[in-house]
Amino acid sequence: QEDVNPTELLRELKPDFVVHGNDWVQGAQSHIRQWVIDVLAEWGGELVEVPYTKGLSGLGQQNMVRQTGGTPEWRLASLRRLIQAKDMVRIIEVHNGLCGLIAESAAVDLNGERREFDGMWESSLTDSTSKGKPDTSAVDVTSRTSTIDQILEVTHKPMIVDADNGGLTEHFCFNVRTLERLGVSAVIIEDKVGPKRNSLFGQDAGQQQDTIEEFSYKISQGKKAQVTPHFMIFARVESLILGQGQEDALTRAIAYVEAGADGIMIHSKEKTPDEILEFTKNFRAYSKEIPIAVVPSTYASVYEKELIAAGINVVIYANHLLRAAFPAMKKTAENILQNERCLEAAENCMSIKEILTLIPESV
Ligand code: SPV
Ligand code: MG
Repeated sequence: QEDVNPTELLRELKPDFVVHGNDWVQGAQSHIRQWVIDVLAEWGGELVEVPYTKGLSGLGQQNMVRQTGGTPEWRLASLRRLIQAKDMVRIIEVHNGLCGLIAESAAVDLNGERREFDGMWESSLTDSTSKGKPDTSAVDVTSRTSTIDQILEVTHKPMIVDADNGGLTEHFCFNVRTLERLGVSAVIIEDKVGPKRNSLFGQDAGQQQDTIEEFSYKISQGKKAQVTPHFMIFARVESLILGQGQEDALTRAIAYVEAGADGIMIHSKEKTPDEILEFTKNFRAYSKEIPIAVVPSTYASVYEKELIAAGINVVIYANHLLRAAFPAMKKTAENILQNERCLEAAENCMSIKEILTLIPESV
């Protein structure tokens, strides 16, 4: 099946039965279910729905990959599958191998449902910060690629890479191929030009948006450069960050999709999700399928279920592992200075035994 809409394929095959998990009765896939019901009615085919096993996709996938060993291609393709299968895909920031392991294994069991992260965000902000550099593209592509590879080496979940504005179109095309070769599932590029500044600075940092034509060209060339059918390019629309309004955001998002973008990331630095939800409503009138990704760093009070209800497909917790690690490290360093010994600091640290055995010595 090449298309998310199975209607044509079903008309060709005219099956007596279609079998599907009942997780699509509500949520993001319910309109696909309706298409199937409508087309089966043309020849009296029957839809059989079996109870869906909650929590299977994350854990089952991980165990399976651990046993068989995952290939870069398998990992690359898994994000697209997860986006199609789940109400929403939950992604967390990573900036080195260790936090890759945390992203991989963090899980909670709540009322019999296992909850975990579906994948990783290799953030420009936290990759740069963890190297003591500003988020201004000062950490070059070679260094970013090396960090990405280190994380991929010790993990199995899909990764989305934050590639700032993608750089020069010619370079972006090379970088798409590099990311695919490593097994990265998606890249997100933002429609800005000029010296790179973090979006959360907003207009104060004198950030400038690219023209629709230039950015669309970059997307279309990136899509032509990719080798596998599964790699995704998300276009990140910065109109709301730069005060350009909803109409501009929607016009751009549509233009980028028409240039070949597989998904849209809409960003905001407001304290509430209102403008993100308004954009999503407008964009969903244009397309029900194109995935939308959001980064609720400033509107952090929003619940995942609110994003799902709005039709958002990917939530990215973009900087939290680094922001959590920094105060803990600073406090420990100050504690040693205050006490002129390390006994008191050790109270808040892992034991030596734990740190020595944290990483297994064999695969
Ligand atoms: C990042 O994590 O680097 C991002 C998201 O691009 S933001 O910092 O909000 O711009
Ligand atoms: Mg970034």
